[in-house]
Amino acid sequence: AQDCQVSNIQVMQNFDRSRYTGRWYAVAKKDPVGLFLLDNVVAQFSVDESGKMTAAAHGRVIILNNWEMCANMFGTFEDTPDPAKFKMRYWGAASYLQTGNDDHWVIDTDYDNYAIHYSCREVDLDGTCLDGYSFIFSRHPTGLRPEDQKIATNKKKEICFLGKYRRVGHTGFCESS
Ligand code: AZE
Repeated sequence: AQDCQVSNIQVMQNFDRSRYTGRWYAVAKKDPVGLFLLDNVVAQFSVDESGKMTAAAHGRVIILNNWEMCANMFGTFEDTPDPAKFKMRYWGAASYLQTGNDDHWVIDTDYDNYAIHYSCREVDLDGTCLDGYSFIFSRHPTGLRPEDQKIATNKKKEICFLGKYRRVGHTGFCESS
């Protein structure tokens, strides 16, 4: 069931955004082309009074002339007909950080322990993903439980990113801000 067609990627069934709220620690990531969050990535999802999903995230970045900093980012999510597929508009607290409008798909989650996120920025002519990124999130800063690691490996395979992830360290770099 893996032809690597972006349009065939299975996402979370009956995604419940309210159960998804709260803090998620990135434990692994697959990078896109260009500048990206390096490590210490933590995301906080919320649902506002109108039911819209929003998020704040931070992570260590190196910008301009090797300037290392903590990027404080915000995102708002536009709903689509699929409850697990969103369009995420994002921006930084500082103007020199990145802005964008990316797909934001929840591939799988149990809400209490793990979540697999996927975003394809550019679909190739053959329908596969040419440029994309993905986060494996955990509710626990210490990482995924062994039983969830198995699920994550299977999902990485399904989204055709297996072998392209690096672990995301948490050193406390962004904890003061
Ligand atoms: C995500 C979780 C939900 C909120 C946001 C996320 C993505 C943020 C980026 C930030 C990039 C910043 C850079 C700065 C120089 C998916 C982690 C906003 C992609 C590269």
